[in-house]
Amino acid sequence: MKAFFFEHALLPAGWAHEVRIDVDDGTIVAVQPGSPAGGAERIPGIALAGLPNLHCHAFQRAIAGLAERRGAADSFWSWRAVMYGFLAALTPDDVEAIAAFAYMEMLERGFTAVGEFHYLHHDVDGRPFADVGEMAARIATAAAETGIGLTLLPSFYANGDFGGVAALRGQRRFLNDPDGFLRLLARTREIAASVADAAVGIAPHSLRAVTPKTLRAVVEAGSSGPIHIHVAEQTREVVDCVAALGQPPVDWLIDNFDVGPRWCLVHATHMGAGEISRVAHSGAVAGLCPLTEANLGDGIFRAAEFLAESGRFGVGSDSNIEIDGAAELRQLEYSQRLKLHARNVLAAHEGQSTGRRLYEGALAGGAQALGRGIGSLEVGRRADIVILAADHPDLAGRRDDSWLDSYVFVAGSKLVRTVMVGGTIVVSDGRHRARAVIAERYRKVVTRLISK
Ligand code: NGQ
Ligand code: ZN
Repeated sequence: MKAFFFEHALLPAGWAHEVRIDVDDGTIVAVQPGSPAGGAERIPGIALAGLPNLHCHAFQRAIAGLAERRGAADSFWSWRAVMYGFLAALTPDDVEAIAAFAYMEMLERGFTAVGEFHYLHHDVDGRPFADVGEMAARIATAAAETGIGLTLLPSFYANGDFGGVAALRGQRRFLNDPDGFLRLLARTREIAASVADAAVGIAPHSLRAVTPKTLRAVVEAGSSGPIHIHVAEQTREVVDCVAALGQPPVDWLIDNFDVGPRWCLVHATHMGAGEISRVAHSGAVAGLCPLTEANLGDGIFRAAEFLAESGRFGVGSDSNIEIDGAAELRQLEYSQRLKLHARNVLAAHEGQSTGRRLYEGALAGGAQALGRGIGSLEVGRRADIVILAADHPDLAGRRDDSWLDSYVFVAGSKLVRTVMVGGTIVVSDGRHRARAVIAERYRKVVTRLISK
């Protein structure tokens, strides 16, 4: 049993002060606002449930910034070629070192859980490792080393494009047939069982990487847990999907699968009005990655319309071009402002704080998409808590919701002072407890990989 005492905390019912939270085995067992500290450990600042990061490809952190020089015809697809060139040589040790660094940064910047959409399964020559779960195990080790909450989403990847076309050479490390994928999924479940409170879902990569038949096989096999899929991120994908399947991707998915609360539709950037409302009413989560979507030139998610229909959303750091929970929320709102020439677009009603609306929306949607009991400071949830520095000059004179507005729009992650996951403090004074070791190992690994 542990007990913590917070000066301020955002609870499901709203702001509370002098809050004692009791934790047993990582889970919140009591929340008492207006309570004396007693023997509880006092943690100064503003306590928030940690943000879930619902979409991540950890290894991509190592090439952040290396595809920002103009080429002949830059696009999402040319970026992907750079990314494939980098991943071709990665060893399990490399992946573990890079993932640990990315997860450590997440913890220092407001995220307490990650959904690893994991597709780098095989050895450099495309052959499975002796343990098909070798790479998944490295992700699990990196998560355990940093303390971040983990949802492992092994990706099913079989084809290079619509129509069942063969995969590219650069995709050979990703590939499985449905039977191979089921073996990987079973092994991933064993691996995840060794990490505190980890969850496992499935991630058919995209409609480009599967056929209707193999998609059905893996969705039926993944009988429980979240189902994540990249969808409608690029306009070319929408055009190709109409040509191959006769419908745009989101309509096709909803007509052919029981898309509901277990599903996370990653990006869902290019949807028609009908698709927006169908996703909203399905209860699925839109997995938005605003910084990556901006970096890759994907387009702008139609968030105002989606939220007006009570659509659920969460945020992900995807390519890890920048790891920062508050910055994802800010970019989400700013993209709407730039498009619609308006302000406070995503707040639901007059008087509502945009920061609070975005933060609470992403907590709920992120927790749902990651299939774990997180995202809220209440009994029965994990004690995953981010504590902001209330004495920072950017928060001077602010209180309650305006703390959140200033966190999201002004100060960002430099306010993050203390972070606990499952009741264990992993970040103090803004620094992860293993920063020196993890950062040095990362620096060595990336220097070697990039100078190759
Ligand atoms: C990925 N990333 O799997 O890492 C993809 C690129 C693809 C994003 N879609 C590869 N942002 O979609 O084919
Ligand atoms: Zn992705």
